[in-house]
Amino acid sequence: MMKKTIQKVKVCRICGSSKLYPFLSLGKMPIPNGFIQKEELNMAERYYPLAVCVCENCWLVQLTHIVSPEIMFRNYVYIPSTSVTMVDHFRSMANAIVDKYKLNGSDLVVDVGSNDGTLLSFFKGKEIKVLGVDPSENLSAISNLKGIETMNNFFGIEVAEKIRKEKGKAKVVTATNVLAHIHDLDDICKGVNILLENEGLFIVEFPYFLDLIDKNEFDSIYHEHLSYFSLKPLCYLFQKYNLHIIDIKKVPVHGGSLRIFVSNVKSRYKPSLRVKDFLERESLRKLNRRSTYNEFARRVKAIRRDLVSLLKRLKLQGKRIVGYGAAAKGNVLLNYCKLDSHTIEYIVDSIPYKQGKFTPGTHIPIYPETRLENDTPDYVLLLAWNFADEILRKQVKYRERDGEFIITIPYLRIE
Ligand code: JHZ
Repeated sequence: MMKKTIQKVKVCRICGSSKLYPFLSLGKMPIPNGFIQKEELNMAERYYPLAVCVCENCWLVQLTHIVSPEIMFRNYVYIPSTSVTMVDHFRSMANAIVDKYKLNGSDLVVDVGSNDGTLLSFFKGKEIKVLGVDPSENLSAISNLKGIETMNNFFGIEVAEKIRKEKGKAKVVTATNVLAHIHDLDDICKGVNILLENEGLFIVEFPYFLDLIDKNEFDSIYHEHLSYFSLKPLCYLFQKYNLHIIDIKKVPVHGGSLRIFVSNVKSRYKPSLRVKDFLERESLRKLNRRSTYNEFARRVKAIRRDLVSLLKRLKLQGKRIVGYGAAAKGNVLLNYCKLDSHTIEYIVDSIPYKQGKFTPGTHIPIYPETRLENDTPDYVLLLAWNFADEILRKQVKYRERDGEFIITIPYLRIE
């Protein structure tokens, strides 16, 4: 475990190369889920550098500095289950896995970074044995209360050994939106090898880097996300541990994600042709050229310039603007564009933990979504752009009152 609160990355976490090419800095900002209480508004916040580089050996995109996970994950405010889209997503993911791999009551599914147990609840609903592992004290407690047994810890070799001893081997280990948060990926792979049955599957979901650059999703870059995965570096990682990707499914959540199915090379599973197709697509996209990354960085700066000038113009016209969704990514956008409560009056958000608090760095107050029922600001800046469909559907009344949404990603527009 890291001792210092921040560390500069000197070598690639997958291949160990020191050929790290920095291509975009979003400046210094507080951690994006570091919401603050009213009493803390006058206290100094800790600012950490937020910048990305790419390894010119295995082409893993990664942060240049990492903040200690103890600071970011012990008390965690992100709960996907407040979104209908995410609950539906996890339900269909669990159903698809149970059907495809014919899981039954004697099989164990372990979820790494299990949050409040939503994904596992759908396996449990089918009488399959489940166990969650999550470092967040508050979320593990919620999950245990719901009857989803959860170990409050970071997953790795030690935890895997403990689970194997107490519960036996797992048929499936899932990890959704968590691999990017982990520095020691070797420890994860070794843990997976200890825990998985010979014919078991490691099923991982992560926002896909190709979507990130193609759709300008730069605000998904933040301190929690240490890595931005494409397939090539992941193949490199897995082959070190006799693991390989046997199948891939593109899933629409979080701006475009991949679900990959990983097994031991000695298992009966063989890689599908889709794996080759995805790798070919990545090489056509020239992910192994500096120019690809430099162009992305130029587009990010242009989005900031255009958004800031639009909001300035609207404010000069006396328009009222609020925000929707105090997402971690929203806090990146607000801090990068230096938008505080002079520009964005308040933000509405569905997560109770965030309501009544203020955004890190920019100190914008957060209210429940119901606030928009009695108020009609001229514009709502959609900070949780990945839920555009769900939120615009929900806010049909605000739009009927002539309210408009400003959406930044993949390109700046008003709807
Ligand atoms: P949302 C999370 O990032 C966290 P964030 C994490 N670090 C990760 O890896 C990525 O996802 C992939 C609110 N909301 O999910 C709830 C409404 O108010 O984009 C959330 O605060 N009304 C693990 O934090 C925020 O928006 C709604 O109807 O960027 C969305 O945050 C809906 C649907 C959401 O995650």
